[in-house]
Amino acid sequence: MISRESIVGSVLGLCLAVAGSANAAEPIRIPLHNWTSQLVGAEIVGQILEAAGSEVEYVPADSGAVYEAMCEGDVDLVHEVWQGAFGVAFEKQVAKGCVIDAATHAALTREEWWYPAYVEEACPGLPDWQALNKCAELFATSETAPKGRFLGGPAEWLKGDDERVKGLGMNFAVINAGSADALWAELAIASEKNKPIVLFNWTPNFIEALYEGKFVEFPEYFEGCREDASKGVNPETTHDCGNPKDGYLKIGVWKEFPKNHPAAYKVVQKMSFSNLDIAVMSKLVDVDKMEVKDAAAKWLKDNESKWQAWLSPSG
Ligand code: TMO
Repeated sequence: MISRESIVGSVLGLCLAVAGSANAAEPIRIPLHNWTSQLVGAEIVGQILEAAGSEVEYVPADSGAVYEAMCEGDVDLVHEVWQGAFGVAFEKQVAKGCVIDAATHAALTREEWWYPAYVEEACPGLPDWQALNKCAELFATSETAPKGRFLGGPAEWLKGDDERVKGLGMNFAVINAGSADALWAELAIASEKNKPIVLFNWTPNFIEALYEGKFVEFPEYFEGCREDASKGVNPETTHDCGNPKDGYLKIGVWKEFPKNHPAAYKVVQKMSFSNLDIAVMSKLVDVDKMEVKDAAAKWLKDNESKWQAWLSPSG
């Protein structure tokens, strides 16, 4: 009996033989990560590239390790490179020459410790980080007492929170949530009871449409803060600063992408999501409870003139 795999294998082999060195026949591999705007945006970017004539394949991938994977050619395109989370990992591969900084979205981003507005009553002096530190015990749980509990995102978001707590000498313990949904679930419960909470959040995101709150103000971010211990308020440690406030959101591609997918590369270089685009992508799923595919279809329908311009040779 001929197995299905062997038929698929020989058909694939035939296709590859016919295509010869025309790598354009190979699908563009886009990773899927664990926050909502990225998942919706991956579908949107994929459909736009399909409209431009490419094939697309989605690969679930660790968002922290994806830059190394892209350097090795296992992933083609990361369309949501957040400076606060992934700037260091991304720029390292760009410096090596195996990843290209292909485009910068219009969106300006911030990723930071954040609290709902009612916390200010119990902790005067916020949003200053030193005021937060004085109130650390307010945020303590049995797991962290007497230290305050900071609820961080999944470890793969590479936030460097432990390093920051150490660098700034903070009286906090970092507890990493297992998922974005776990962050939002804890925020909902705490808000209902007016219970102090400080957790990782970012903008653009759907949270700002549902909750009042503020980012904690840490010592200003500066170039080298996360790489060079000698810089910053603590000369012994890295991460003695906040995250960038008007952080970039970029698109990175594998170095072979322009050669393998020249038409798609032209489109990618014109792509630009705004703050509203990113916020809407998350809201359609997290608030309106749409499926990712339906949310992507809605965004594409509502923004047709925008992305059609990215496809046009003159646009
Ligand atoms: C990368 N993220 C938006 C979750 O901070």
